[in-house]
Amino acid sequence: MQYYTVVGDSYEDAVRKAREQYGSGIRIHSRRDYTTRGGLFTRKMPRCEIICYLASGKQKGAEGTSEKDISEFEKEARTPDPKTLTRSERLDTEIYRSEGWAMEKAAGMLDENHITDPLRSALLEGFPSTGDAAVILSERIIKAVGIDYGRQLHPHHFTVFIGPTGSGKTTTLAKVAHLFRSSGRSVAMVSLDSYRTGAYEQISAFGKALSIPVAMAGAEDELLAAMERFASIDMIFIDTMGISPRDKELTLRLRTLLSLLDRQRTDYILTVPASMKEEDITEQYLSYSRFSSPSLAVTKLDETGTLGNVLSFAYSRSVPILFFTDGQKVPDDIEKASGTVLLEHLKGIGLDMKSVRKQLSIQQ
Ligand SMILES: Nc1nc2c(ncn2[C@@H]2O[C@H](COP(=O)(O)OP(=O)(O)OP(=O)(O)O)[C@@H](O)[C@H]2O)c(=O)[nH]1
Ligand SMILES: [Mg+2]
Repeated sequence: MQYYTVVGDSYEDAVRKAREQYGSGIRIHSRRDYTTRGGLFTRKMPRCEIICYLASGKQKGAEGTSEKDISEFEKEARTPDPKTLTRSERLDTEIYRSEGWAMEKAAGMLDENHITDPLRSALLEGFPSTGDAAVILSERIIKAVGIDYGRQLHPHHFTVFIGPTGSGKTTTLAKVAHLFRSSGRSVAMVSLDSYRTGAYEQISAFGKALSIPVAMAGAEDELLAAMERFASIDMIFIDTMGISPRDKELTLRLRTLLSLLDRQRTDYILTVPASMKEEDITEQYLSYSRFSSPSLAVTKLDETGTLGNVLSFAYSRSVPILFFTDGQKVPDDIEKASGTVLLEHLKGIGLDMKSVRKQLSIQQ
């Protein structure tokens, strides 16, 4: 049996088109309602796609249309019943339904997660027409988005936190320092933020709560003194002030201070809230890219449902992800980035590990 797909603005429109094209012998197998994506100058539009077939012996022009027929079609479409088909018809239908749908489903998942080009196109390129869309997509996402396992295992002596104001630099720094100390390294924290009121008090409070030594370094001589003081410590975490990419003077001051660090022994971590727009992340990244090639700490995952902006940015600039944070609690609300954690934060794609974990903790 031959199946046809017809798309209309509404169900009635699709049925009308199908009847015009294939005649009144058409039978509706199933329907799917959706909206078009919309774009810069176009609105989202409702669409209805019907899959239909020709009832045997009823060719175009064989009979006229009647209101009774239309209502019969509608009834069928609302309650498609594969049981009424013969075995071979059912088989045809199943093949038809799986073919070409995987890619469409995958595209829907990417849109739901706000994943944009060029990552979107890369993930959909040559997408198989059959198979489990979520599984195929998971594998492709993990391959496309870089995770910085190297830095997780072998971090450098200095780790500098950079990023927009309020993005979570200081909080994440304290969490990361604690994480590395738990793996047996000695750690210290140095703040270069002599601008924001209360900045030193904030990092000192974290230092006190976590028993990590802290130094303040607003000028070059103070930074040199701190480096000398902590020379025998494995990892020194350096906090910076949030700067606007347009504040050239502050950027220059920060660069001057950071130029004292040995480049070969320094990692940079750009903290970006998961909800931040891709253009804004790119602007921040570019303002620091002259003197650093950072990895990402994606913060405030608990405040947003989508990770697409950050992933689209990470892919287009080849910036690997190092950490995810999902809450204000120091030092607990942090996870090292991994494929599983990444998928966990994507809607409808990954394993629902969060609810599995929740269930396990309830049972314990
Ligand atoms: N919900 C949530 N809040 C967070 C997270 N990380 C940090 N915050 C909060 O975000 C606010 C700003 O965090 P900070 O660590 O001070 O950010 P910052 O980038 O150092 O800010 P400046 O130094 O002012 O540029 C604080 O209230 C934090 O508790 C997170 O993962 N989730
Ligand atoms: Mg800060």
